[in-house]
Amino acid sequence: MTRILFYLDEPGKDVWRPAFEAAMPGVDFRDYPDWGSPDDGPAYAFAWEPELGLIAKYSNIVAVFSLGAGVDHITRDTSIPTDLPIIRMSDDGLKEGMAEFVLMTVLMHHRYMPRMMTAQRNHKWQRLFPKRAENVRVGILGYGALGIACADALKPLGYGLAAWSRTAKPAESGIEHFTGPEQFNDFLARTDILVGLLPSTPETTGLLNKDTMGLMPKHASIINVGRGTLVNLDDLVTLLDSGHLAGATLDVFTEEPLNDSDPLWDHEKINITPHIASITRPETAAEYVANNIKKIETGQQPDNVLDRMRGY
Ligand code: NDP
Ligand code: OXD
Repeated sequence: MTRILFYLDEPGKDVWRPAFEAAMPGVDFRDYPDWGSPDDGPAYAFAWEPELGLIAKYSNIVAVFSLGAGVDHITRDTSIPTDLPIIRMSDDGLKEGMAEFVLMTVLMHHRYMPRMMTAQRNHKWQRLFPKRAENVRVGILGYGALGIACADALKPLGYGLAAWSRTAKPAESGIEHFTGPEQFNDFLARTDILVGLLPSTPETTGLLNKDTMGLMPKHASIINVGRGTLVNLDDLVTLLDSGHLAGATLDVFTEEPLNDSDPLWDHEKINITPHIASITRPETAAEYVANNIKKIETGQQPDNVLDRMRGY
């Protein structure tokens, strides 16, 4: 019988047990703190932000499934053995959710929706005239599972699309590819609406700062849905206040939840959402975990194992 040790410290988590029971009939699903003893036999952890030290204490864990695509909420715990596989979430539900959110926010920035909403609050009949989509250059930082899903959703609208990644991608119609630090500035210089979809690693931390965002065209916008570590927020505010950048949508922050007294909440050019660009959906995620466990138990390589050298 497969044993799942579940850790999620959020309301509404009761939806997970039935999803796992449907995807893995007979599963022994244990919600923390009911994890039993490390001597109970092999188990898989399925967790979001597990307590520090907890995973290492359960020496019967054979792999840790991240409830999210990012794994920084697990790797922050340095007591986890470095040879324990950590598996990133990459199910269809997560891709669909991110594509919806990015499509919505790109359209909002393209169609000046934040300014329209401010005008409404001020009873102002303010007519603004957006460019045709083909004249708006959208750039996606990170062309992995989620970046690709977002590009696929944006393509039919006709935007000038580009993506930046660490390794080169094969040529593809409808999207221009940029690779590595040497092509980063060119990517920024051609991007009117930037979508941040990078994992948090030492290489991606602080990539968007005064100097780099300053290379973007005047009135460019930033949408950050990857990790908060990507953007230097003081620099972002400076560039918004100077009028160089037009607006920003921020879904992720270095400290979450964002402190309720943080001045970012009231910045008229910033839209804030609480890390909900895409949420992991129980049905598709439980299926994804079940398929990956099947692979492990039949001696195959599971999908999306964290590469600790790359950091994602
Ligand atoms: P993937 O691992 O599939 O893709 C990551 C992409 O980032 C790849 O294209 C990779 O390049 C690129 N990348 C990584 N490091 C660098 C670097 N140093 N320079 C250039 N490119 C780099 O991840 P996902 O698409 O599944 O998820 C991306 C991130 O989105 C997650 O790590 C998570 O932080 C965030 N996320 C946020 C959510 C939210 O609700 N806000 C929900 C889910 C995820 P290459 O292709 O060459 O490997
Ligand atoms: C994440 C997620 O990694 O929610 O942020 O999947």
